[in-house]
Amino acid sequence: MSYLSEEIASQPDCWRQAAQLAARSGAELPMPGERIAVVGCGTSWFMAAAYANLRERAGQGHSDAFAASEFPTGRNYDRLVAITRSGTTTELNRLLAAVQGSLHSTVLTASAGTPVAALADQVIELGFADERSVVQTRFATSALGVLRAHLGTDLAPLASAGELAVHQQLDDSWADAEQITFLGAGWAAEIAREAALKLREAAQFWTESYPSMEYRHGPISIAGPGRLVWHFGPAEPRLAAQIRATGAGFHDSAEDPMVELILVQRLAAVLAGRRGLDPDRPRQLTRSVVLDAAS
Ligand code: F1P
Repeated sequence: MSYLSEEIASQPDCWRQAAQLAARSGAELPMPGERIAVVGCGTSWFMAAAYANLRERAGQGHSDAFAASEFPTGRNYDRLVAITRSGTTTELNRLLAAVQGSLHSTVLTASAGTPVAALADQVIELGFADERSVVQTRFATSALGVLRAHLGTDLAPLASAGELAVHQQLDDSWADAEQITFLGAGWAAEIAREAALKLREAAQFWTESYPSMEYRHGPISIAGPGRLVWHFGPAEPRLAAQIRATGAGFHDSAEDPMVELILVQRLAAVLAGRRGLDPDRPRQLTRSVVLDAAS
């Protein structure tokens, strides 16, 4: 069994630990009314964006999200929240170094014994969710889980639903699809981006991802027989009908998108296996991107 598969299956347990960590660390996380920016790279960026979307919609205050390399200088924030499994990602650590002393920063990381710890004002360590696979699954959802729990979401039912998602039979048609496009609205659009990245990273599989209502604005031209459109959350009925009319397979679900993501992670492991790939050591990827000084 790959580390990836073991780590996918351990997410419900990790989410329970995330809920406990959120309860212990509440005072260190953004308070209602704070104006915040949330940053990360790759998977961590998508988790940052999902949290920012959820926080602002929950009425807790202005919440922007950026890829760490695209952080706009010159805007006023009360706090920078950074998400990084490794604690060694160059773009993120450069940003934290640049704002040190002028912008309060809080980092969520799997390892506090890494350079990021010295760069951030506060460190929230999720050691229980660290991973051996290069491809991230449980750290990402656990970091989002801590932040969701801090926003008031009860993670216990999500962990129970996650147990079912770990064991439920995957539809054969999913792995047979030639191409998959993931859609979602609001924070689910960020989970859709993460789902698409997972299949690219682990299985070199062709995926795309869009906010639901953007799909008609061009990307629907990719849909057709033999391809699949996967919608996180229930799709608007006319959109669903229009997608079905293309001949593409269509899947949507009322399940919480973070729980539903487990099915896509498992699909990534299945597709990697079918293609003879090692999902723990994907081509051209490393645990983190560490750039030299000239980059
Ligand atoms: C961020 C990241 C991963 C990606 C790859 C390279 O890492 O971009 O999302 O899958 O492994 O690193 P981190 O900053 O969360 O450690």
